[in-house]
Amino acid sequence: MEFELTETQQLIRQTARDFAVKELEPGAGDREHKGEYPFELLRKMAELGLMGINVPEKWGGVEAGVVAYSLAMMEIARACASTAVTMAVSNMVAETICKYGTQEQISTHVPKITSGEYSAGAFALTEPGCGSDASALRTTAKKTDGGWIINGTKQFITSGEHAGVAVLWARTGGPGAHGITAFLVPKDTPGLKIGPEEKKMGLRASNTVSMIFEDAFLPSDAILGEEGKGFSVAMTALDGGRIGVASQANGIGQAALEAARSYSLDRKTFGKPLSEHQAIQWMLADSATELEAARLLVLQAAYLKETNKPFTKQASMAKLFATETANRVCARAFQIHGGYGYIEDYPVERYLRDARITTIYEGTSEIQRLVIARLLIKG
Ligand code: COS
Repeated sequence: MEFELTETQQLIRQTARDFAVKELEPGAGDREHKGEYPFELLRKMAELGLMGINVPEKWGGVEAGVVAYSLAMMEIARACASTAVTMAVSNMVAETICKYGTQEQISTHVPKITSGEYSAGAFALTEPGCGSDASALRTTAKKTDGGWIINGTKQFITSGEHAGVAVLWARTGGPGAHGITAFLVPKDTPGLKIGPEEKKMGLRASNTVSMIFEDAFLPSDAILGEEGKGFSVAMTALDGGRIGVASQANGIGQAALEAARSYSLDRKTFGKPLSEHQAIQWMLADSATELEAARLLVLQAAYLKETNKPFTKQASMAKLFATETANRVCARAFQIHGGYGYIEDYPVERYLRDARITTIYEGTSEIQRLVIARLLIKG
């Protein structure tokens, strides 16, 4: 068993860390409070290779693998979780197009995601009436001359307004998982309207909108993968996406622990720094231990994916544990800050708000438990 990182993994992590510390972190709180989408920073991240870490070089990626991706995601999320979620979805979309797309589809879209020509990619699965029960989706794709007519609404779509391309799931057949097909939808497709930006509790420097399809036309070659096989495309993409969100959550948790540690050294109560009170020490120790355990689970899932082994269960375990851990760690960091945690001058209120969604998107904690239990029982 090998715990050392390769040179490439160290390089990617250092690149992400340097960028995060110098460029992302300084304005992260301000951007989040104002709800400013960071176009320019995202373009710079693409230039550094961060939008296609596990994408082949010939499509503009850096082909550094899933462990490197996970490490980079932790570094970016530690500085700015809003930017991290945009990066996570863009990487997931680029990988999904590489895995299921035709050469034409890959060459049309993937280099534009990895180069930053597209500000992001989007993943349009969730609908107003279905989130966890993804195979109940109701958006329809009806065959017409030379293509498909799409009708329906997608909800809570990260980067939906700014993405150059979205992967869309729509019903082409009967009910259930086998009636679903995946499509590629370029920005500005006629018949596609973008809803108003959601006013979110956290991650406000990321873009979340609905995508409304009203008789939108997609050509026949917009299908991603095979007709009727779209649900498996979504599930496979989400398995990988869950490693991304688990890494993001771990990064947020690390930021919260650092903030708590630093505050506990400065702030004095009862004649000594907080860090010398056992009640605080135990909170810090629990947070550090849980974050380390989460990190190992996440990197294990990343390693399994990277080495082409089954990783669905480990990705769900990593997502479940890392996101629940991040919430506990942020809550402790907040508690350690006392009243100062509650005001915007300190970053812990942002960490707490940003961490909250990680147990929900890309599959709730309850869905992760369902996936884990099903695979466990199946044996
Ligand atoms: N990889 C590949 N294929 C998968 C898969 C996976 N991880 N999981 C399921 N599938 C396939 C199954 O093999 C099955 O195909 P066959 O009938 O050909 O064997 C098909 O998909 C349907 O699977 P299943 O019966 O398990 O589907 P369910 O409707 O029970 O849904 C859950 C399964 C709940 C796991 C799924 O709907 C899910 O992940 N929901 C959460 C969605 C989510 O994360 N949304 C967030 C969106 S992004 S913010």
